[in-house]
Amino acid sequence: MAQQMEVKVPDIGEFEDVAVVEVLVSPGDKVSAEQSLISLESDKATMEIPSPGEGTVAKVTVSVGERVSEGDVIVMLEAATSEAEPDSSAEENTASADPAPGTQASEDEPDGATVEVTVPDIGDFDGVEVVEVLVQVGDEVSEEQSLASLESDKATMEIPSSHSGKVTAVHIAVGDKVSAGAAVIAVAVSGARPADSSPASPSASPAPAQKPASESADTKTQSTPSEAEDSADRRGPPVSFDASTRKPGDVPHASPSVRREARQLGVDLQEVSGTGRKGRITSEDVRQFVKGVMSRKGSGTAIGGAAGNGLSLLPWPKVDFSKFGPVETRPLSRIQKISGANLARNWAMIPHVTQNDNADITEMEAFRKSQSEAAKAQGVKLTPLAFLIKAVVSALKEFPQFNASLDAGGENLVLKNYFHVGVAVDTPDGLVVPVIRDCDQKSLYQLASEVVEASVKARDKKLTATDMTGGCFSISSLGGIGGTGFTPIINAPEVAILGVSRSSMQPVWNGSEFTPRLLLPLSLSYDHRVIDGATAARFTGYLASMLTDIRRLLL
Ligand code: CAO
Repeated sequence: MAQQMEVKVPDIGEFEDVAVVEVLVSPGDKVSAEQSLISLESDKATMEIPSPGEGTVAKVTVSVGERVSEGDVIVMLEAATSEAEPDSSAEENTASADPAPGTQASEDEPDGATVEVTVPDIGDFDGVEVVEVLVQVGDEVSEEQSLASLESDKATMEIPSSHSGKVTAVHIAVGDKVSAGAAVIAVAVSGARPADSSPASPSASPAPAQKPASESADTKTQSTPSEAEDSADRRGPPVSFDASTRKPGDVPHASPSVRREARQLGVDLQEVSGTGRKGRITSEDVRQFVKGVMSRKGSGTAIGGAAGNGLSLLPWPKVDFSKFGPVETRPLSRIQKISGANLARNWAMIPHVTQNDNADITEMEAFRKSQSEAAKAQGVKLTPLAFLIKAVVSALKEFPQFNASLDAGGENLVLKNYFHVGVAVDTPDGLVVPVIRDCDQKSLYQLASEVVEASVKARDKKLTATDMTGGCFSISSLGGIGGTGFTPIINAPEVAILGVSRSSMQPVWNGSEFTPRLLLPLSLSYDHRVIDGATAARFTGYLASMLTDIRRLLL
């Protein structure tokens, strides 16, 4: 029977209070033995905590930005096999990387002195494979800059430099197996702090790296971070990893330094192909990926059409905001997720232009108010919206290209002979757009009561998909709330949407004097592929004239 086990932060040497920079799994994820669960990053090294066995993640007890120390529980794992016994988790999971890199010389070497940087105490590990060598002879390295990545079957760790200076020798190569004390590089120290202790003898007999018989790797083929960032830059801001979109087993294989580099560049490693051994993503892979994205971005790919959206956007920046101040995380509602995806597509793929105009609704409002008691008696709340729907239908009849949609191939305009108008409704869970059907066949009262009905249904979460499909044109009214204008986003495949703001009394010049008039701001966003600016200006002018003299709506 599956039993739950605690996966704890193992002995991580002198580390205390280490930041969680990536959470690589979510509850429900199936993980295999040694699959990385979280990444930790101190100011000296980065390490991943692997799963001690196969199983299903029952709970993740840490989140990005939190700080952990040895013994803290990070994940509750439902073990799939008996191999991963609960009690053995902490021990099996041990990954230790002493933050202080070993050297055979004092930390305060005089300029020019050569020091050997050695593999620090890495706990129980022995014969750990070098998977990346990040420097080569001649490189300038700074203190704490990562020199190499080591990977055992349980953890990945980096060897930071203990000194700043020029690399005069590299003693390790990819594929080597090294243990604590093995020589990593020789550094001719520069920019040393003023010696506050007597200089120790340089190059004091470093323990040689253990060279495996099968050694074949060539350090020269390794990508070296030419940017040689200073250690602070290399650390960069830890950022969150959206594990919800990733399946277990999909965790990209990359060393901490590559992960860090990717995070700094906003690169999602999920999208990067690895060319290193066993598909490992190298620093060069990340850079090639960024280059590819940037060159595609400049190529002006066409947008739209059945062949796909043609957009190649940089991934969304991943930032750990808790670095800058206190934060709380609140998941988006289902509606927000769905409408957000639609809004983003529509905004990105439709060339929007917004035409602004004012409608003089002084007489219309006088009429509406004169009718409000009568409407109330019939159980109807008559707001300006019902008049707007009527006027919109009239304008759609006058300008049929607004009552149309581009077909999927973007080659034809489908003109509609029906008049279904969508009305944006604000609900606590987000924006929804129920559709009022056959508006051309309905009275003001009918339209007003259908809007109320639809908005009540929306706020009670009772709208069905059918209630929200089939619209020809949408109205987004913020008039009850306020504002003087905004840019509504077209509700594809419609080609236009009318934004309505709050009416206000304004002085209007009538040719001889200023008179107080109630003006209603209209903001028409239209798809410029289908509608040109002059037509849009005529549309809003027509709409305004209909609202100014509503008797014309009867014609
Ligand atoms: N100018 C001035 N007052 C206005 C107005 C306008 N343009 N439009 C409405 N009002 C008044 C109404 O007359 C009503 O006044 P009283 O309460 O004094 O009678 C008040 O504002 C509230 O109106 P309402 O919001 O209840 O009704 P509505 O018919 O105007 O709107 C609905 C209904 C469902 C569209 C609205 O409630 C709503 O959800 N609007 C938000 C839509 C939205 O979020 N759009 C943004 C999308 S981004 O593209």
